[in-house]
Amino acid sequence: MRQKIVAGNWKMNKNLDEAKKLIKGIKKGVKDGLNDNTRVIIAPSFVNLNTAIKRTKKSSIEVAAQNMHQSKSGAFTGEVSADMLTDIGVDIVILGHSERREYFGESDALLAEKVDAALENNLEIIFCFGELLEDRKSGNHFNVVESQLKKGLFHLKKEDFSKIVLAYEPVWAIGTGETASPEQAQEMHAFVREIMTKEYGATVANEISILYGGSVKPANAKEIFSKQDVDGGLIGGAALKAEDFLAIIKSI
Ligand code: G2H
Repeated sequence: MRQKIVAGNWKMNKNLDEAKKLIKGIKKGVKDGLNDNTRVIIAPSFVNLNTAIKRTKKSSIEVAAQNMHQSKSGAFTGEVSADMLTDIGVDIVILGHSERREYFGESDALLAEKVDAALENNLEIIFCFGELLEDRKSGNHFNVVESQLKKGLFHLKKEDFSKIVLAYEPVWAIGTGETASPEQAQEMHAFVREIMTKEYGATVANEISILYGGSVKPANAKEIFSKQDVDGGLIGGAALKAEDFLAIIKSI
């Protein structure tokens, strides 16, 4: 059975004190346990990862990094390696977020390198992809998504996909308040499962979790999550308030 996942991508938000408070609030809400097969992940900034790891130790909350560098070590000022993450107990990394692609010029080829480096270090990957508004308007969204998956992931072996979670994030719906309709999300998720089936077979395609991301909030989460091929969400803005994040978790 596929895992259901709600992951909070905090982006560049929350100082140490705020991070502690948010973790406390989420912990309180999930302390009675989650449904079997549901995972809750939070992704604070690098500087708050250590604290997050320590403060979630006795809970079911998992901690992810928002990014990492593809090299093992070296003269890469300001960067963080996969090994540095695993060393402090981080097991998951988000790669390919559209903000990384857009503002930091991360290409599909670079992301393929990051994917390899993460897997070499036994990190689980939440791999993000999604089309721009102009791609959707021109009807090119399926091609764009297929190309991002091919270039970023399709060099991998079948077995590697047990360490990959996919996250469809249409760029036009990120932080804009505009959400893809549940039908648009379902349509793309079903398409992704179809191309995964063609490339890696039905078992891999059926077992991989595909999250939706882009302005998910308590008011729309239930409907989006009710779709057959939507296995949860990658939540930005609404993950910054414990009560909203908890309401989204309860919608799954
Ligand atoms: C998409 C999402 C989380 P938001 O980037 O990754 O952010 O929910 O604020 O649109």
